[in-house]
Amino acid sequence: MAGKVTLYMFTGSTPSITAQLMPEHKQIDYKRVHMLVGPHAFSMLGRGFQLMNVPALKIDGRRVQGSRQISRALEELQPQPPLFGADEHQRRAVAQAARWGEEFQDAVRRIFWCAARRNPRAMMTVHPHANPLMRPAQHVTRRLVTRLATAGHQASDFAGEEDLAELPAAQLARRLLPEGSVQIGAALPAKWLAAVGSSPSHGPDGTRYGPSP
Ligand SMILES: N[C@@H](CCC(=O)N[C@@H](CS)C(=O)NCC(=O)O)C(=O)O
Repeated sequence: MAGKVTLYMFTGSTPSITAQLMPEHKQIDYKRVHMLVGPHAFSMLGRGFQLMNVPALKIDGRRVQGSRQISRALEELQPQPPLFGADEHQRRAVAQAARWGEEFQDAVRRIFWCAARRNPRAMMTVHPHANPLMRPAQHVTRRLVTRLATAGHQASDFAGEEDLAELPAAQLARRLLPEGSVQIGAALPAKWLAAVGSSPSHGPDGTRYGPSP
């Protein structure tokens, strides 16, 4: 029987979605706490976590941060059904894929912040707070958060354009998380999109993003 599990996350964080799929796969009861992007830094440190990052997990008071660390903690807590596969070969393959995914997250993040700089609404589409009453606060902080995140993730235009050109996994993401797909395409320069055979598009709420020079 699993202990008391709480997952700290924010909407639009891909590692948070990954961490959320883990207790669900294991059918572990857990509580989700949605953070506000920006002030989350103070909330996380105030809750006794070493880092500001989400996803973070508390299991009976034990604090774990990072999607890979969370996967290991949940595996210890409740080994069945396994997250890493049934035999050594599968476990190695899953661990390798998780390491690849961790590097890949950074590329996705950089592309996103390039889009958010051009169209602040992209941020509200990807990171809307789960509680609608908190969203006006996000409107106030979104430009500052975008600047800080751009610096923190070194999400320059140079890096974003290069990342987009190397992005291999859009189809897989759409298959795994059809309801989680968001469109930020048109907030990116048309030249970057043309290079990967994509075009500007509309957000889930019908908003047309961009165009951006
Ligand atoms: N590799 C880590 C990435 C964690 C991470 O960078 N999380 C982002 C959200 S996607 C975050 O918390 N950013 C805000 C911050 O760094 O303060 C994982 O898989 O958990």
